[in-house]
Amino acid sequence: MQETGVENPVRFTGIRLSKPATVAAGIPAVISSVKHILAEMNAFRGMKALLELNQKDGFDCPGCAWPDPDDDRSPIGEYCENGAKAVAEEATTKRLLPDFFAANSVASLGLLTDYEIGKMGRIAQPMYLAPDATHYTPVSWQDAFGKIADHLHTLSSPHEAVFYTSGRTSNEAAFLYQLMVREYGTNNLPDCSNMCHESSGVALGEAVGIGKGSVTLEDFYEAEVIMILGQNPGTNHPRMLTALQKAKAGGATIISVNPLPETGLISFLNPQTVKGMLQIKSDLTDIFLQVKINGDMALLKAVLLLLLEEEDKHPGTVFDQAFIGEKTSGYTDYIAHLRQHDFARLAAASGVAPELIRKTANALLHKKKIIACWAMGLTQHKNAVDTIREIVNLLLLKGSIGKPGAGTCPVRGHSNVQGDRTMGIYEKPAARLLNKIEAIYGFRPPQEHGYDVVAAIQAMHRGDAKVFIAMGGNFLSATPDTLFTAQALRNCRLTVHVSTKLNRSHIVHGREALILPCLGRSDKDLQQGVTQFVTCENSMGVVQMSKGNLDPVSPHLKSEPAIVCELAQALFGEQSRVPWKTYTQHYDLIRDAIEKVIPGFDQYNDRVRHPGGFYLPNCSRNGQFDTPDSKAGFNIAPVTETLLQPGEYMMMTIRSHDQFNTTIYGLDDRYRGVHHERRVIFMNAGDIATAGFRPGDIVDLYNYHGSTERVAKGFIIVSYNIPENCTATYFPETNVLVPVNSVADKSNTPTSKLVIIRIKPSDIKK
Ligand SMILES: Nc1nc2c(c(=O)[nH]1)N[C@H]1C(S)=C(S)[C@@H](COP(=O)(O)OP(=O)(O)OC[C@H]3O[C@@H](n4cnc5c(=O)[nH]c(N)nc54)[C@H](O)[C@@H]3O)O[C@H]1N2
Ligand SMILES: Nc1nc2c(c(=O)[nH]1)N[C@H]1C(S)=C(S)[C@@H](COP(=O)(O)OP(=O)(O)OC[C@H]3O[C@@H](n4cnc5c(=O)[nH]c(N)nc54)[C@H](O)[C@@H]3O)O[C@H]1N2
Ligand code: SF4
Ligand SMILES: [Mo]
Repeated sequence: MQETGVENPVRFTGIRLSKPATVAAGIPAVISSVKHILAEMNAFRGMKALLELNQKDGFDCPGCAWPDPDDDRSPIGEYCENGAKAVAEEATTKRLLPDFFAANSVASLGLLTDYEIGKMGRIAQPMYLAPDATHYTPVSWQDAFGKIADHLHTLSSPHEAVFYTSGRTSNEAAFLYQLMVREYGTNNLPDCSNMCHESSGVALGEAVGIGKGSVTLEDFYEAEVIMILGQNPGTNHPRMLTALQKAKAGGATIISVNPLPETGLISFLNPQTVKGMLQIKSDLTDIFLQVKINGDMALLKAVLLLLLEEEDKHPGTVFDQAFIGEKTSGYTDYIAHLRQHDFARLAAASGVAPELIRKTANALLHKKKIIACWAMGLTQHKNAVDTIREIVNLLLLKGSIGKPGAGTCPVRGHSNVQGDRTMGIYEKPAARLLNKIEAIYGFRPPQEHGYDVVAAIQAMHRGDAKVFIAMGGNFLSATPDTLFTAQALRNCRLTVHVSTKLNRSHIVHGREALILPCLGRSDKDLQQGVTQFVTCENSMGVVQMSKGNLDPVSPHLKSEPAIVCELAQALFGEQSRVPWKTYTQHYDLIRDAIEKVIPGFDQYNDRVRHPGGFYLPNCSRNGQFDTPDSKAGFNIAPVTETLLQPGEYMMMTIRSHDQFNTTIYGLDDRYRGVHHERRVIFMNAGDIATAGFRPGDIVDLYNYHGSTERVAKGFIIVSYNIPENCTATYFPETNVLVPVNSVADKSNTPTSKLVIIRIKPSDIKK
C-alpha cells in the first residue's frame, strides 16, 4: 500500500458542523464576497475589480462559464459570491518573490494544504528547478524559453511531448497554443474538458451533430419545464439561480435530480434584488428526485415509459410525432426497446419513489418547451454518454430541441473551456481544421490523434512521453489516481507550468521544472504600449471581449499569447511559417488569423467590439442536425446497475462551496453545514449505524479497482441526507482513490462520480 505525502498531505483543521442551509445566497453571500476580497487586497483595488466584472466593457469572470445577460446588466454587480472569490484569488496583491522560494524548499511547500498554498499569492517571476535541486531559483524569460526549446528539440519524436490546457485560457492564447503544438508536430493536446464535459460533447455530437448545448439564456425565460440533473448551481453556477428564478416567475416547473438536496436548488435569496435583501426567498425546485448515484438512466427510462403509456392511450398528444417523423431517426427501434422495461424495476434501480416518478411524468406530459441542464453528476460515469443520450431521447420525443424555450444545456465549468475547444484545443482534431491550418500557414499538421488526459498520464507513466507543458490548471491534483499521476510527472525530463498561482503541480515535478507566471483575466494587458483585450466563449456560445483593468502585481508577468509567441520563436527560429512575432504586436492580428481558420468568426474584430459580443452558429439551436443523415438520432442503451459487495459503497467526489476545482478559497461548505474542514465523508445515517460507526469517527477510505489498493487516510464521518450505499467526499483530497483506468465509455472521462470504496476505522487522530 502506498501512502501520500507531498502529493496530498493529511491534516485536520478543526471541524464545526451546523444544520445544512435551507436557502442559497442572500446576505451571507454578500458578506462572504466582501470578506474574501478584503483579505487579498485593499478596498480601492477590490471595488475597481468588482465594478468591471462581467460588464460589457469589463473583464469576463474567471469563475464559471455561465453566460451574462444579453440585455441590461446591473451596473453595480453582475456577479455572484463565487465570482467575487475567483477575483479575490486572482487579483490578490500578495506575491511570491525569489526570497520566498529561497526560504522554502519544494519539499517543505509540499507539506502545506492546498488552501495554504493558494493563499501564498501570485507568482511574480519565472522560476526554475534544476535537476536534483531542492529550491526553485529565478530564471530569465529568455533562458526559460531556451530550456524548453532545447528539451523539445532533443525528443526523438514530437509525440513525446504533452501540451495540457485548462479552461481559463483565452481564445487568442488557445488558438496560438494549438498552432504552435501542431507546427511542432503533435496533437497531444489534452485539456480539462477530458475530465469534465467530454461525455456531453461526445453524446451531443453523435445525437445532434454538434457537441455544444442548444439553449440561450432567453430560452430559460420561455421554458415550461427545466430539468436539472447532476448539477449544483447554487455553488458552481450561482447566477443560474437568477435565471431559474425568472423562469419560475414566468411559470416554469423546475425538476431537480440529485442524490443530495442541494441548497441552491431548493430555494434562493437573490442578493441583487430588493426582495432578496428583504429576505424574501424564492422556492425553486418543484419536484426533487433524490436518485441513487448513477440512478439517472433508470429514472429517465421510468419517466419515458410512463409517457409512452399515455402516448399509447392518446396517440399524438404526448410525443411530437411531426417532429419525430421529420427530424429524427431510430424512433421505432427505440420505442420497441423502451417497451421491454418494467416500471417497478426501473423505479427501484433509480432509488426514487414511484409516486414522484409519476408526478414527474405528469409535469412533462403536455409540455413541449423543456430544457434539460446537466453537469458533472452525469458526465463522470462509465455510462455517461448513454445517460446524456437518454436525455436527448426525452427531448426528441417531446420535440424539445431547436425551438424557443427548449433544448440541451450542458452547463460548462471553466470560463472559457468551450472556447478553447472551438479554437482547436483537442487531441482528435477534425480534418477540416488541419486542412485549413495547412492552407493558411503552409505546413502540414500531424494527422494522427494525440493523447487525452488519461492517455497522457499513462504515456508519461510508461516513459513514452517525456516533456509536460501546461497552459494553466493543476494537472497533478485535478486528474485521477494522484499517486500514479505523480509518478507519471516525476518520470518526465521537464515539466512546465504557465500559471498565475502556486499549486501542487509545481511541487510534484519532472527532473527539471519551470513556472512561467502569466497575467490573469483581471490584469491590464499592455503590448507595445497599447492596451489589449482577449475574448472568451461562454456556455451558450456567446463570444465576448474581456479587458482586465488592474495593474499587474509584478512587471515580470507576461500574457499567455505573448508566452506562446515567444516560446514558438525560441522553438522554431526563423524557419517558422507562422508570423509569431507579428501576433504579439496587437491581438487584433490574432483574431484576424482565427477568422481565417475557424468557422463562425466572420468580422471577428468588429463583432466582438459590439457590447455583449456575438453568438456562434449552432445548428441544433435552429433544429438542423449536422449528422450523417441530417437527423437527430435516438439511442438505445441498457440500464447498468452497480453491484456492491457487503461493506462497499459508491462514492461521488464533489465540490464544496469554498473551492474552484483545486483552488481552495476557504474551508467552509456553508450550504451543507460543514465548517473549517474538508476531510469529511458524507454518509447516510442508516449506513453509519449498520457499519458500526458513529458520526465524527475518523475513517480511512480504500479502493481496489484493478487489484491495486488505493487509500485516502483520515476522513471524518458526517451524517447527511444521502441515499443508502451512497457517500460523498470533496475533490481533490480523494482523487488518490479515483482509478486512472476507470473511465467513461467513448469519452474516456475518469469516473469521478462513482468510485467504489470500503471504509475502515483509522488510526489517525484529530
Ligand atoms: N464555485 C465553483 N464554481 C465552479 C467550480 C468550482 O469548483 N467551484 N468548478 C467549475 C467546473 S470546472 C465545473 S465542471 C462545474 C461543476 O459543476 P457541478 O457539476 O455542479 O459540480 P460538482 O460539485 O462536481 O457537482 C455535481 C453535482 O452532481 C451531483 N451528483 C453526483 N453524482 C450524481 C449522479 O450520479 N446523478 C445525479 N443526478 N447527480 C449526481 C452531486 O450531488 C452534485 O450536486 O462548476 C464550475 N464552477
Ligand atoms: N475527483 C474529481 N476530479 C475532478 C473533478 C471532479 O469532479 N472530481 N472535476 C474535473 C473537472 S470538471 C475539471 S474542469 C478539472 C480541472 O482541472 P484544472 O483546470 O487543471 O484545475 P484548476 O484547479 O481549475 O486549475 C487551477 C490552477 O490554474 C492556474 N490558473 C488560474 N487562472 C489562470 C490563468 O488565467 N492562466 C493560467 N495560465 N493559469 C491560471 C492556477 O495556477 C491554479 O492553481 O478537474 C477535474 N477533476
Ligand atoms: S455565475 Fe459563474 S461566471 Fe457568473 S459571476 Fe458567478 S462564478 Fe462568475
Ligand atoms: Mo470542469
